[in-house]
Amino acid sequence: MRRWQIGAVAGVAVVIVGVGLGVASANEAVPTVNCPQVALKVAVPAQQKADVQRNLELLNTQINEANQRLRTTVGQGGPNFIQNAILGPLKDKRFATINRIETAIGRNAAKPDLNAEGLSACKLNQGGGKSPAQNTAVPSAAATAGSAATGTPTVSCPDVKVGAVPAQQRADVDRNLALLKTQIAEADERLRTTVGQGGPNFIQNAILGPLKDKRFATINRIETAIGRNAAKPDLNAEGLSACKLNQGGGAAPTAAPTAAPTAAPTTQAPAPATPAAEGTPAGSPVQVNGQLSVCGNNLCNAAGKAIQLRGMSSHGLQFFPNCVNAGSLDALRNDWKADFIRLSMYVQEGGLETDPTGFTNKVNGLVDQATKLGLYAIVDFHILTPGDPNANTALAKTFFANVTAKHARNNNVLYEIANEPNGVSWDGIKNYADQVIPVIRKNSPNSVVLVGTRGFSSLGLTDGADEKEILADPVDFKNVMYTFHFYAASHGADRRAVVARAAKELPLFVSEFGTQTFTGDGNNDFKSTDQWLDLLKANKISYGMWSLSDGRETNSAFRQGTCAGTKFAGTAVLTEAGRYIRSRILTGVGNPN
Ligand code: IDC
Repeated sequence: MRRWQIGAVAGVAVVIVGVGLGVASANEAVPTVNCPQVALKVAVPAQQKADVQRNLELLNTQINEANQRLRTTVGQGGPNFIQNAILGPLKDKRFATINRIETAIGRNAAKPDLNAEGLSACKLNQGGGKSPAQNTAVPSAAATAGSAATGTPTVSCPDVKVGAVPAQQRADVDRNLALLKTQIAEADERLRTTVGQGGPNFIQNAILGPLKDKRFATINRIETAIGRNAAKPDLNAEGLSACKLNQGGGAAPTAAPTAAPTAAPTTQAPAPATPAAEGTPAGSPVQVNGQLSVCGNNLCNAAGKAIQLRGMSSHGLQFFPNCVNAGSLDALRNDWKADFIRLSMYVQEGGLETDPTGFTNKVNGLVDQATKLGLYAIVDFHILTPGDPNANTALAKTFFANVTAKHARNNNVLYEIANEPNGVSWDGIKNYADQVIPVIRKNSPNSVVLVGTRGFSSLGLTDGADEKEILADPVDFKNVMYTFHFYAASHGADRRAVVARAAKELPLFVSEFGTQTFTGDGNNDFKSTDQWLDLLKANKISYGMWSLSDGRETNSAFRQGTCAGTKFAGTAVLTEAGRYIRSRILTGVGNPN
């Protein structure tokens, strides 16, 4: 079980410490912390390097912060002050960080055991002195395989220069520019991990050739994207797709800027609204149902009929950036016959807070793609850690102001303002909702808004509360639904009973559920999932499954490697969980085979 979940369920202890009064006298040595090295003796997959790097650096930040606290609290507290107020919290933070490193690597390779338990505790250098720093070098696959990294060739690709990009196409173009970089990183990684493999033409046939094809397609997609709203440019795909080898190795030149060169929408002036989709595909969920609203305790279509929407949640858009695209959404709509995609935009963990413009553009672009297909889109402000949404109110206001401005004329967007509040009271959640919903309503007065509930969207159950606290003090806006999340292998009959009861009094929306435990991993429990989905069907409660991704965890609907390709339809690309949910949506009966 992961630490963040234990902490969250049990309630995270907050250590409040006063500002240090004592200042060390010049000759009195202030102790410093002495933490063991976290040694990465495993290959870090290229896709996870940035994440692992960030967490390694965080270990040093934590050490520096602890030293700072040691300096500013000299003489404070009782005999156990340092242990309780500094070393203890440091241990917890390190434990969580080391766990995150394991999880990141585990997304694309075997999950390593880095000994988080053994390496999280730090000692004191009683006499002061320099703390040993954490080594932040991320070992490459070749280095860990024991082969000398020097001399491994790298690819050298020509720059792709893009001129003006129409605002509507920015997200798409940015995504493809970033993809050019990913392709280079992946080719370099393959060069490292295949040293000595194959015959004389191996590198050409197995690495440079496929890279050329991918670049060609990507550059073409950029031309096509720009051509949707402006004159189609000729970027010289043929000339720029082939790459050479830096025989002696060395850093590959960066292929392209990752951001399209036009001004990104600023937080002050939201992008102009995209015109409402004309020609929503006939028979599509949006064409059939139109603008949704909440009627009584149900979701209703434009004709006032209570309906149930069935769909999928993405995984973190930052974790699986290639899994939600025109191809996968087309499969979702036309092959699975699903009704919606939930766009899980994490706020922390490498999400929105690290690049507000980039993630806002990304979400806007994906909403546009869903719109073209006639799918509903749920814009999920995926807070998780910290669990109190009030910690992110300012970011939320800016984000929703932008996204609603861009899609003010759409009839297919639902806004989920807080994924899974935790460690916060219903009062706290309501306070946040009262500030964010008016921002949404300003541009998008009729959209349905989903409000996360206490205890990881458990209607409070995880915290020992239940739906009654919401009934006693509901959110005072129209067209609001409350979210409930379940993970079928963790949550069973007792929670189903509460949902059955609450559904009679509150409009509920299951914006996320899993067929496994709440870790998102482990064995699927399809029997329990059947019972849950039958209950939701009986009560016309909409649902979306976690997750449209191709990672190692059992929640991934696509098999590993699928998102790097272009084929998303059919069952061959699906995992057990993927086949189950596709079948359930398509036929009404889940089937993992
Ligand atoms: C999990 C992901 C996992 C990731 C973790 C933290 O599957 O790869 O490391 O989040 O970011 C939720 C959350 C959802 C969780 C999911 C499974 O909304 O973010 O995803 N889950 O643990 N609530 C209950 C379960």
